[in-house]
Amino acid sequence: MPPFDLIRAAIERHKTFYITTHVGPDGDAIGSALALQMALQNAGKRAVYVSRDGVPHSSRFLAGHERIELDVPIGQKFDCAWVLDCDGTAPRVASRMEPIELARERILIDHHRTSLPTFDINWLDPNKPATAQMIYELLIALEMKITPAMATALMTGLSCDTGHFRFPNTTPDSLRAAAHLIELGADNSLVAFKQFDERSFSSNKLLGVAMQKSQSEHDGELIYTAIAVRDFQSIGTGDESSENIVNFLRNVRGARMAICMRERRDESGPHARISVRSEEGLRADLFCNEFGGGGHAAAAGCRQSGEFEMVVEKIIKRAKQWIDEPHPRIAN
Ligand SMILES: [Mn+2]
Repeated sequence: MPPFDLIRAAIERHKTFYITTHVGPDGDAIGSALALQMALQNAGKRAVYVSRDGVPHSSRFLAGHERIELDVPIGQKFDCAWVLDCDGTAPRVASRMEPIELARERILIDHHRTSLPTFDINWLDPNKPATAQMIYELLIALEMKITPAMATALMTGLSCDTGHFRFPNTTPDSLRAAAHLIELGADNSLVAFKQFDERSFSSNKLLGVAMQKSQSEHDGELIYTAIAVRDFQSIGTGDESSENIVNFLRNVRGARMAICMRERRDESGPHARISVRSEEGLRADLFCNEFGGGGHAAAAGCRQSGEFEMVVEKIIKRAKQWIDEPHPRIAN
């Protein structure tokens, strides 16, 4: 049973709330956090949502996104801290740890398989398709009003993590939640367009380069692309334009695993950002765990330091072995 009563008591007991999510937040992280923030504010509480990585374009249509903070003053204390759609560990959390550690009570709500119950109140359920599904169920259980703006935020979370209700994690419950959210005023078609179809002109051009450079390996079961800094420079864009490219690789007929690698050079030295999509049985999450990352069985990511050509070679060599190895099945 989800800890609804504990969460209800925490909301009643506390006045100030800190909310954050995972680094590089997606529509699920942002939609969940914005809906929760609005629910707490509508209940007369003070709630701050911090995301040091800002907000991607695909979520900038959501009401309240412009009030997401990059940080709070050093030493500022909150009664209660929430971490959503994230395991709550320092490398994964999109904020400094201090506001979380200083809080009198900490709540973790997540659907990632690798999360552990390390907070005061933990609601971890890897069978939920999205954290937004959990926030929706929480608001219903606590009889908190869901406004049209909150409904659109929650729909964004559901849409993001289910591929707008196309991925195998789409459940009857998520479709029922979606139907209810539309009744409550969610703008379903705007959400689908913003999350999956709209691209900037430069990200469209980058997609062209990435597809042109894509490689097929292992009898077409592995499709990958590697986007170098000079590719980004030739278009005059950055990594924010590489969103979703990996899904185009995954769509190739016969592909079982797709990898999109992007070269980055910044203060932390040369490294690569890596997105992986795979058949669920190929456990993209465990593949990325090997390289210090994580995610879901069919969609995961990681980061690797080092010169780009070396990283690409290392990742692809391992991926080719990975496709032929047995992997733990997902327990249900
Ligand atoms: Mn999620």
